[in-house]
Amino acid sequence: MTKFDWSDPFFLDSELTEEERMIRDAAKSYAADRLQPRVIEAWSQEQTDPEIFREMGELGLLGPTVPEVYGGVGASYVSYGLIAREIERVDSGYRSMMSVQSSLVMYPIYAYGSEEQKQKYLPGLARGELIGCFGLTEPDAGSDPAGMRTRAEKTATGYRLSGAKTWISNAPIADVFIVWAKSDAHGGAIRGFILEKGMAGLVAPKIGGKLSLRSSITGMIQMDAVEVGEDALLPGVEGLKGPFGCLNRARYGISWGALGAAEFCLHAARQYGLDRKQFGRPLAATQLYQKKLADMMTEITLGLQASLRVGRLMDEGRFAPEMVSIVKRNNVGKALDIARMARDMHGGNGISEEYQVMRHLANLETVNTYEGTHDVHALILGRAITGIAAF
Ligand code: TGC
Ligand code: FAD
Repeated sequence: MTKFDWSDPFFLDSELTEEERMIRDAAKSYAADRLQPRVIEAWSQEQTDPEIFREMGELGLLGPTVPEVYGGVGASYVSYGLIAREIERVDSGYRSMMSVQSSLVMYPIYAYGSEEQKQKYLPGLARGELIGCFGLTEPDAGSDPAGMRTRAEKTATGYRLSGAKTWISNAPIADVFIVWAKSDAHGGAIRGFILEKGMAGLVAPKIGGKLSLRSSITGMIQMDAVEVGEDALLPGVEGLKGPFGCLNRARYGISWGALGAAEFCLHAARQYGLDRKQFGRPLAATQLYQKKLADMMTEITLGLQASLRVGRLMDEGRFAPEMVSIVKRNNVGKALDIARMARDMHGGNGISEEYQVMRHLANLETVNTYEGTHDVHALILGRAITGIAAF
């Protein structure tokens, strides 16, 4: 009979290729050796170390699916998911930094950019020498990005952008800004533009006081008549399918990442229950404690298989956005429940930074909201099931 492994119940490891295992192991060692030692302090001080981008870049963890000719490693989407899982095992904020750079900045330049834009930006972004951000959300347009107000007006030599984006990961430290705006010259259609730090009229102030995702810097993008050339326009896409095409990739990565955070919480709760004695026996010897561990392990195992399946379909070019909504919504929702359970299972210690489960719980509140809230993904699925948009 095959021996059961509670930490990999369905032998996911054996479903990976040799290359995927190597990439996963590189991300795992980096996260454990370089990110874990700094995360508690970084989160408590609400500080982001830009050096992390260069470290990730050196290991090929940024834009891994982009072909080598542009600085990526031409890896599979399953590899990308495995990286997200290992980084988010340490902190959702570090995964956020990585996934914005990979899926929301490098992907649109790769998929929609001109050859000049690809050559100009992708190698530096892949090395982490350039930091990117993605501006879609606005103060009055979050779940409904079609309601954006940012405008691009045609000028003699290019475009003039005016408007404000908010809640933008990486923005205050970004060199490259992917900004989505309604373009007068294209009949008011949404178009993507590449802006650069230092342009006149462009500022990106930090949003302070976050009680979630504190290791990942977040800011606004304020554009006051920013003049760009014709070469700033992403030529290859028009309409909301531009930003949504990027979000499909990022949301998929999040579905793996959130389960990395959940796995941390399961492992921590298990060890705590084995070590901590009350009523003369380990907490882990009680039925209620074991039921919680069983629920956690079950949801993680099912969620990982679902993300693996979506990743394989993505690699085969056979995925639909609704598949991504299923795994983003369900895996993040389950991870949030698991982190909350793990917090509870640690008793009073569960609220301390030292035990880390509360930090994961707080982070996952953001993960549940960004890239399409839990309920917006329910509505995307509801529309697919009924044919009726209920947004
Ligand atoms: P809708 O009418 O549904 O679609 C408009 C056009 O877009 C196309 N489309 C997609 N294309 C590719 N992939 C998808 N997932 C797509 N979804 C829609 C669609 O075919 C259509 O194309 P066309 O050619 O016919 O024009 O648009 P809607 O306005 O009704 O949208 C509804 C809704 C709710 C689905 C959408 O607005 C939505 O997803 N809202 C959520 C917004 C969101 O996710 N924002 C994320 C901001 S970025 C972020 O949070 C980054 S955090 C990263 C980090 O730090 O890790
Ligand atoms: P709202 O859209 O106002 O939603 C508020 C509530 O109403 C939610 O519960 C929602 O589910 C619900 N709701 C909305 N519409 C409906 C409806 N039709 N029916 C029922 N319920 C509804 N954005 C970027 O562009 N780039 C980034 O890099 C980025 N990074 C982020 C980092 C952080 C830390 C955070 C917190 C957010 C980030 N975001 C980013 C923004 C994020 O994508 C939005 O917060 C998210 O899309 C939700 O928009 P909103 O905050 O305006 O909430």
